[in-house]
Amino acid sequence: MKNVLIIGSTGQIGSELTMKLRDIYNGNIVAGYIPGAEPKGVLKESGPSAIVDITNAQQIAETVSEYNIDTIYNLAALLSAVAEAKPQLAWKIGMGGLFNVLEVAREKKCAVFTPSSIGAFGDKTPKDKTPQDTIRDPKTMYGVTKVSGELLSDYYNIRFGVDTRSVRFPGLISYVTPPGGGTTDYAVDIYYSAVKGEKFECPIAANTYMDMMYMPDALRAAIEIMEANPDKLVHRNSFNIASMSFDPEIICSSIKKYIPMFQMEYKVDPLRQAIAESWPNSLDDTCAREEWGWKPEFDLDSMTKDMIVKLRERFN
Ligand code: AKB
Repeated sequence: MKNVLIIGSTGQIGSELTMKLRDIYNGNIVAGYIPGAEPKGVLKESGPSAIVDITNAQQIAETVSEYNIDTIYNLAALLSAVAEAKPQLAWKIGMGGLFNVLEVAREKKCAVFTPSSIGAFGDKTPKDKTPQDTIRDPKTMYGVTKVSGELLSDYYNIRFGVDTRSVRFPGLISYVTPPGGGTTDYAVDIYYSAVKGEKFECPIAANTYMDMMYMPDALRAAIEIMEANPDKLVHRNSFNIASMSFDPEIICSSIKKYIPMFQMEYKVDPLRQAIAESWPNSLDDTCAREEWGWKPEFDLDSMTKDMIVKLRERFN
């Protein structure tokens, strides 16, 4: 029996993670949301929901008490490109919000999952097979909140014994809820264009490699890290995880295997391109594999096949 609060339950990760947690666990799996982003359809009907604004510590504490929550998934964040446009808000949500969550977790003895990102790395980080423990020198507000969040989460673990855990997510690709305002979003948008028979305008330049992951693997990672035996964890905040790395040409070729007429042209967005160039090409996820058995199931071609089948079911 597990009682879980998902803060940001209607976002790209939350909408799918909430449903998966409800499939797995018997207890209260509470969909936390902010007004204007209410749960709908099956997400609304399949379990309890509550208004939980991460910037409101009292709302978090009341929901944790009401549902006897033992685990909090803290998924509220602005993605990288939006965070550059609204750095103050990104800090307020990313750091102020995390502080609220950690304080409630300390008082009420909850475990906490807060995703980090490949955005935690920067220009001085080794680009290829980026090690688990290395330089974290992001130059974006998104990255600054991710590194600070990793440090603060480890602090709460060491100082107060709060069970904080995290993974550094790559770009996440899903056919369910689209991302909004990320640098890796092109790798989702490209599938929508391909299935709709549209030419895709790619905002990221050829030869720009980033780590990506199919959502089913990302959801498994978020659940498995929280279920891992704590005695085996040398690291906590945050683990490199990886499954595939590609540039726009490679994902375009993968789509063309299934949709030969698909066309792509480049219309590079300077902001997203600069962010992408500051991030690693690929991560080394050896520590996650060794400490809690992480193993991805999807590679680029199996993801492409599934994305196209699922999006065709929706659009055709
Ligand atoms: C983004 O592009 O901002 C995110 C991320 C890699 O953290 N998808």
